[in-house]
Amino acid sequence: PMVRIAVIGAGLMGADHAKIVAEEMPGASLQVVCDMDEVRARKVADAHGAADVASNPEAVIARADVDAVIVASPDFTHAPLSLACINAGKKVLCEKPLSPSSAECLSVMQAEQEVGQKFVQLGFMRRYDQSYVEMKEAIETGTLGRALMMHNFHRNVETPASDFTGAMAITNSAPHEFDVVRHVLGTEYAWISAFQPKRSDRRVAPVFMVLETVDGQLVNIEINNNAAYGYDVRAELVGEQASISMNYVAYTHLERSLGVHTGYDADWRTRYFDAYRRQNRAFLRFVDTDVFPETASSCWDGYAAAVTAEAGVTALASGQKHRVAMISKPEFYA
Ligand code: ISE
Repeated sequence: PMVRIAVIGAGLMGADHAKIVAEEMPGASLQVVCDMDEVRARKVADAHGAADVASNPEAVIARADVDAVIVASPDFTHAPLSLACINAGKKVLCEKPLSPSSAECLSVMQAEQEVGQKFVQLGFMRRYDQSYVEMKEAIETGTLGRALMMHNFHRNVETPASDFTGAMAITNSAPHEFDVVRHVLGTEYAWISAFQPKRSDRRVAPVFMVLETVDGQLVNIEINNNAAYGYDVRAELVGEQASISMNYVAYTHLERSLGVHTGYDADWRTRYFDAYRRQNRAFLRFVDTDVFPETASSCWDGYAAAVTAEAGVTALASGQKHRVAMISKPEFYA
């Protein structure tokens, strides 16, 4: 039987997930598209042939004709809706972050542990991007020797909303790096510091962070939400024996007028096209088999990203290096 999926949130990411469910997840069907704005829900539902539309997410999660849920509504709704899915006994692929608050992440972890089963897969899709997969392999096969440092750049053309802040660069954008770097290195962070250069205008300036892992490795992350020229993510992992860098991803380059031109993606949906599809198919297997995908982010990983972000926000405000203080990992997430 088909796995009937509800997509909650019909914004940029909700629309993308609805499309992936409808066209590229064999074994899944798009049952409901839910959005506070029913007109917006209807548009996405019609574009991808959903069976129904709705505007109340809790009611959608409870429906008997919904087997699994994808949450792509605003950040502050992620944890409450994940909790509703756990209580309804339905698997959920929840967009990142699990919550901007680590305390709220703990309450979702608590709920999963009480039920004694994992229900929440987090949408940290970079774990499924082939460049990070190969970096992780380079460590695991011993090719790199001991990993020493990882350099990361994360640039967007411009901030999505005019009220985007430096703190949001840390709580909304940087969690991708926080998650994928600790996944690749297989460690946790101990300290974080954060700095911002001055811009000439009122736009959010880049945030530059330095993290130290508990194993004594260094990680730097530049988040530039107003890079102007394109969506550009780079990383280099430096080991004692070798170094591995992400390649620029492009199918063509154009040669004309005594020059070479290669285009940038406008945003993450194209750069991570394959990663989203791998991630969503892994979610479908999770729904089918009850086995949590080996590569995916769990609530524990969501908690780790949230604690790191909170420490980063404090570090940025104080100008001081700040401890990343996590609870010890519950056996349940081992
Ligand atoms: C956004 O929320 C994302 O998830 C994108 O992947 C990221 O590039 C962007 O900076 C974030 O704000």
